[in-house]
Amino acid sequence: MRYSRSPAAALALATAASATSLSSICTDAYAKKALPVGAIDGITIDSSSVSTSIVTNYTATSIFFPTDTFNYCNLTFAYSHDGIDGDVVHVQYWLPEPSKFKNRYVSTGGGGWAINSGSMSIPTGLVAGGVGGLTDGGFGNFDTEFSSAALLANGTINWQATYMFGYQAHNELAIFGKELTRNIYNVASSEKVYSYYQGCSEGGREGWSQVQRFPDQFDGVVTGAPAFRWAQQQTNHLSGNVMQKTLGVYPSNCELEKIMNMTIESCDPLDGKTDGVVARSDLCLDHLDWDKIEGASYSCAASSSYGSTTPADSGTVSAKAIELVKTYWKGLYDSDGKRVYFSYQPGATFTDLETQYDSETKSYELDISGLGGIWIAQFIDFIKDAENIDSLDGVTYDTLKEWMIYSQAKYGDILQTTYPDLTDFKAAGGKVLHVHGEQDYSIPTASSIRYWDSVRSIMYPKKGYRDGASALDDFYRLFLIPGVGHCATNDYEPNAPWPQYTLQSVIEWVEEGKAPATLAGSADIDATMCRWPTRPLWTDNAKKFQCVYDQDSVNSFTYDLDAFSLPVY
Ligand SMILES: *[C@@H]1O[C@H](CO)[C@@H](O)[C@H](O)[C@H]1NC(C)=O
Ligand SMILES: *[C@@H]1O[C@H](CO)[C@@H](O)[C@H](O)[C@H]1NC(C)=O
Ligand SMILES: *[C@@H]1O[C@H](CO)[C@@H](O)[C@H](O)[C@H]1NC(C)=O
Ligand SMILES: *[C@@H]1O[C@H](CO)[C@@H](O)[C@H](O)[C@H]1NC(C)=O
Ligand SMILES: [Ca+2]
Repeated sequence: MRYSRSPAAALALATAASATSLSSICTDAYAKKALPVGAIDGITIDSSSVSTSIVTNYTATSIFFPTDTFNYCNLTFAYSHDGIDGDVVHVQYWLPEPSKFKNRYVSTGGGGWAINSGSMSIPTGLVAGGVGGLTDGGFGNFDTEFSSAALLANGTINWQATYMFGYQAHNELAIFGKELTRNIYNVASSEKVYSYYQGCSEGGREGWSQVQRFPDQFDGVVTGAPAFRWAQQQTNHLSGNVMQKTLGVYPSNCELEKIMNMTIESCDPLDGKTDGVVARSDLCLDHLDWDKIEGASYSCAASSSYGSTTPADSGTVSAKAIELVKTYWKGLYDSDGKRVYFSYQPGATFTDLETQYDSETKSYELDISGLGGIWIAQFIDFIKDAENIDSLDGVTYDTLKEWMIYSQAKYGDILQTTYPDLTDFKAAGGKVLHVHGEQDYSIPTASSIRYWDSVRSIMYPKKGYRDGASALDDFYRLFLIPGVGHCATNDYEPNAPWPQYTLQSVIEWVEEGKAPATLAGSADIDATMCRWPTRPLWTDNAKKFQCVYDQDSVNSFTYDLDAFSLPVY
């Protein structure tokens, strides 16, 4: 399966375009006539805001889609919600040449606190022969993130912006995008415009926000490592820091990297093939030889990043650092010994444990995770005038649990995004392709498995695990990507496969009924990405690759969050 076309072939096709050309659809006057006026009640489109520009010979390169070169029209316009003073939302659509258009529309999502990923994501629509879309959520302009629009004043939540971020902006983007696409290309009402979504991390959450609420919004959705179960997910970024404070240990990043390297080295062969990839992180914990890791010597050269300088560092791995890592991997427990949340898989980088070097004391110290800290400081436990929390004094494991419970109570309907009943989406014929790196350091791999399992048990309560899984297979498939970090390839496991054709796979599933069994990687990599609940295993001296069912592996990814009295989907 190859989707890339040579630039020369692309240009030849472009000049062969007959009835309409890019220049004929890419004018302000043409676009104004195609605006989706009236598609959503209570919204006024500002037709004077329309802007169109032709971009030629644009090469889009990304790990999320195959490289392609094309000409397109950049169409943007603004709209406002009636009755809200000063409200302006900008949307951007990239239109392919009419000769390339294949009746498709693709919304794209953001990452971190951003609701879009700009030109890193939107070209995926063009690559697929469709219109790509993105929104600014009404936060200012295409580069403004939600976090800078979330407060009207210190302590006062901007609820409109929060709902827009949660799910509303994407609903509007897609409704407008589909209607605009139809109008621009004169698609007859008897003909279908297929609609798709692609996003990773926060963008993955945004995809699920639509699937769960608007069953016929998209025909196919690709959601990577979604930042859903928001209350737990955001707060849990602080768990590592509270563990450091509780144990009183702040290892240098070099010492942590050494532990990670030894983990990768020792767990790599457990999947049956020594290739530098930990494809079976579930087998890792029981296998590690801590006596060998303790006392191992490490050394790193001086480095500078983000304006701070870290001196050359060397030493031997300490028992305290090992205690911290074991606690981190075990995950968060409350003071009654009940499980609050789970952690990342062994082999992943220790991002939430990163420390900073203090050149005065010449020692490493606490570096509070921004993703967790901003959430708490701005949305939960307001800290006047502070963007991030500046101290974790007095914060215990129980405080983290309480913050999660309060986060869910206050924002659950907007941001939690784990509603588990997808009956209506299934009935509408929708398909979801869900992927998650097994060495993700920012969103635990087990988080995606937990949601998949919630959908399984809510929709098929009478079927057993495996029968429920095969019922889900009709419309929802989850793939774990061995060795891969957070929505990106992993420098520490460079031989890991990477699913570059996910949108193409979901399009085949929707339009041709070809459901993906395993996932194709980028051109030069074997497909070794198994569909959950099966797991990768090499046998026959690493010659034969299989996806096997392994109950112990399934169990190791399944957690009882008994610290909460309500179900946590
Ligand atoms: C398009 O870009 C390629 C590579 O950047 C270049 O070689 C080629 O000359 C360009 N073609 C046109 C028509 O600008
Ligand atoms: C598309 O148009 C908008 C609005 O004019 C502009 O902000 C943006 O930079 C343009 N993007 C590209 C890639 O041309
Ligand atoms: C960890 O392994 C990487 C190669 O994957 C290497 O560049 C790095 O120096 C190692 N770190 C330590 C602390 O040994
Ligand atoms: C919160 O207070 C700080 C310091 O006074 C100020 O810089 C910031 O703009 C305030 N934030 C908002 C949303 O008003
Ligand atoms: Ca391996």
